[in-house]
Amino acid sequence: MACKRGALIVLEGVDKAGKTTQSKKLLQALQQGGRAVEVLRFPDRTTTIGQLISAYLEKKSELEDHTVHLLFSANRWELVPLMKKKLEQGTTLIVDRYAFSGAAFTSAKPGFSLDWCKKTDEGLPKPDLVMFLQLSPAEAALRGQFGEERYETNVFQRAVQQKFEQLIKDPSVNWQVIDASKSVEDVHKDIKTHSINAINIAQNLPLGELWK
Ligand code: Z5A
Repeated sequence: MACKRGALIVLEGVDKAGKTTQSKKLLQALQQGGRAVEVLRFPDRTTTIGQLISAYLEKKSELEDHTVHLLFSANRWELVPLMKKKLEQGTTLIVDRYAFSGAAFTSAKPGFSLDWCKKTDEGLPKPDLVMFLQLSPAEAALRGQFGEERYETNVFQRAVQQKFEQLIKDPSVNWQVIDASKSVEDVHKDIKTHSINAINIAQNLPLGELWK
């Protein structure tokens, strides 16, 4: 490797946990520190596959549940060559939702096992750090009403939270649970500290493969 690689940093959490707010703040802070860094978010609604997903989330189309799971997964795989290139070039990637959302959201539907849901993302670039922004349903409710999109209901979000709790127990992934009920600035401080640590460690390690 010609230069030290960038780190793959993922933010996960239930609706309104602050993933997007914190991704932007982390981007700014790392850029100000002189690091090469970019933000990605999944689903990436700009691609052809992402547009199918977006129409489904906006309830403009109906898709069979296995099919939409595979589309979410394909939407990550289509970005893998770009992600690998950026990481190899030394750019750190901050990713707003990743395979863990894929597994948690589909397995919260009736008839889906977590194992089946993880299979389609097996072998993706493995994050060096996954921060789970922990927020109770009561605290999330204080941040306003749910939107109009599919999945944005209390009952479904509780089921998703339980699936995330199962995923977090996996010691093969570097999980850090972040108390997302704190102020934006305090959450940012925690996230920045974990991220800088992960960047320093990742630069001397090869990129792993998720769930393999
Ligand atoms: N999905 C899936 O099913 N399968 C998959 O594989 C993937 C995703 C990748 C995509 O939604 C949907 O697709 C999502 C999962 C599913 N469905 N749901 N639910 P999206 O990515 O387009 O949107 P989102 O991820 O759901 O965004 P979000 O959860 O609504 O928001 P967030 O990014 O976590 O939070 P935020 O936008 O940063 O903040 C929300 C509000 O809280 C906002 O008003 C902030 O100003 C406020 N906020 C943020 N932090 C704080 C603190 N610390 N204190 C007080 N207020 C705060």
